[in-house]
Amino acid sequence: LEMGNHLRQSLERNELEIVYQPQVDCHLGQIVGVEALLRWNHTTKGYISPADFIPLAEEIGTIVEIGEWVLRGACKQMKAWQRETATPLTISVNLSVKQLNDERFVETVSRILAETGLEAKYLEMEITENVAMKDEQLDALRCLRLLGIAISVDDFGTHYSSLSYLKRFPVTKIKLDQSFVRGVQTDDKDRAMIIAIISVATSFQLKIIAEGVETEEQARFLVANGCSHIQGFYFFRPMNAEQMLAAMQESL
Ligand code: G
Ligand code: G
Ligand code: NA
Repeated sequence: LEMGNHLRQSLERNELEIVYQPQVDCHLGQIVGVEALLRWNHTTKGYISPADFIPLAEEIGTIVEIGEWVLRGACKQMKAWQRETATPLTISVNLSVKQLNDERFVETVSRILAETGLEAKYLEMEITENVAMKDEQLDALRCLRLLGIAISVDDFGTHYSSLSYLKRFPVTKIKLDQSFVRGVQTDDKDRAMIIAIISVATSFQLKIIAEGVETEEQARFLVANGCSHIQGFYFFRPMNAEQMLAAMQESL
């Protein structure tokens, strides 16, 4: 309860921060995108992971306000980077399914794009598989697609029946979950799973990116099997905006 009250005040107290993790195209040898990751710098508890406070934010409804704050901040930041670097990158922002329940959501997103001047084609939204998604939520995702925003399925392969998900949902990209990547050197089943998921992406004409890549062996295996877009500590850890600009300027 106390945590919930504190979370409600986190925005006005300036306790929320966004860090950025580069996404690399191994064929180009360049950064091609950036994921925005939320951090809560709690006054007494220190940094708290979104994995630990997003469920609470969803429960108490603050997720709508927090989600809007992250989206605006990330779009504004990407527009600023685009002014400073010649090659435009994409920005991925995580979305809670609960944000799609807000009937003004699509309108809010378009307003943020207009306000920040970021073109929709440079924005991607990441959403975790959820079979229980309602028709209205699917409609909201379709509207985002119509605006020109890309939709990526996060943690692909770890939740519900992924294939029927792809048939129903207006997605453009799959994010290969880090649990499979972790097993590249040790687990035949994880390797088989990765190959199967890459094949699914190809069949459905979807883009694919692997997350949680920590070693050269993992990166080599992914690239050799057709997944050249990679996000993970092997290349870059999440970093602040200033460090991100330096990484971009070095990469492009
Ligand atoms: O960065 P970290 O590994 O701590 O993130 C943990 C989880 O929190 C990840 O699954 C990530 O997708 C999710 N997450 C990070 N930032 C946001 C955000 O702004 N909104 C939502 N809904 N989830 C986020
Ligand atoms: O599921 P999602 O893509 O949102 O997860 C992103 C989270 O994964 C971030 O919190 C980020 O800090 C974390 N992450 C990113 N790269 C790596 C990695 O190489 N190894 C591990 N263990 N975590 C990573
Ligand atoms: Na994500």
